[in-house]
Amino acid sequence: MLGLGVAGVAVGASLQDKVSRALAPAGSIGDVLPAAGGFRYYSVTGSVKRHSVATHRVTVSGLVDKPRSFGMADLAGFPQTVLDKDFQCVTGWRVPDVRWVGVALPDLLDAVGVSPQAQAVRFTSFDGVYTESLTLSQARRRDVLVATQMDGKPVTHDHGGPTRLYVAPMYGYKSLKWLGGIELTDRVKPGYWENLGYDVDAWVGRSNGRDDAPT
Ligand SMILES: Nc1nc2c(c(=O)[nH]1)N[C@H]1C(S)=C(S)[C@@H](COP(=O)(O)O)O[C@H]1N2
Ligand SMILES: [Mo]
Repeated sequence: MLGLGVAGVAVGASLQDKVSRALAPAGSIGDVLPAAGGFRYYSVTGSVKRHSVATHRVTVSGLVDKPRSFGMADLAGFPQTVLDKDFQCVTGWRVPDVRWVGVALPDLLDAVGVSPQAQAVRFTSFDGVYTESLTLSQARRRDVLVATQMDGKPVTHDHGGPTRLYVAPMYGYKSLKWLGGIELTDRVKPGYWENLGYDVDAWVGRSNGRDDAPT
């Protein structure tokens, strides 16, 4: 826990302490339950099969020079990016000063070589349902991570481990959990919530978020 911010210490020694459980999508009735300043666990599917760190892989494919899949050891071999940043759901709850560790997405993209025709990135979850997207320029930001740790521990299954996306400047729905696939595409393919009306460009404070009153 060394290096964890004051906020992290104040809410408890373990991530579990600052978690209130909920199984509800953004915009559903679950969002009006008190969050007690912590994460809620969201999944649009009822249960998700666990992936072990020994066999889990993230596949990078599509419009790339060398399609590749990366195991956890491969990811650990990249330079690790550490970000102390908030996590904010579009429905109004926010967790301040979470320590995120992982591989900056541009480093992963450089490792496979992005084709000139690629304009966007599509992310798929091994929950089999959830998807997300970024434009290529958004995906090249260094505050977009394939995250392997949250608050000093491996990303738990409930938080989308072994690997989840963390898109620091955008609302939580962009931070796809149970990340299994990264595909370079010729255009943005709107993700799960975006097909249901949420903004594709989900900049915190500038998109369709409701920072105060969850509805
Ligand atoms: N696969 C998947 N990823 C997901 C979601 C989901 O339902 N399924 N919910 C999104 C939303 S709306 C939020 S706010 C965050 C919640 O992350 P947490 O469950 O770790 O708190 O995950 C995002 N990523
Ligand atoms: Mo969310």
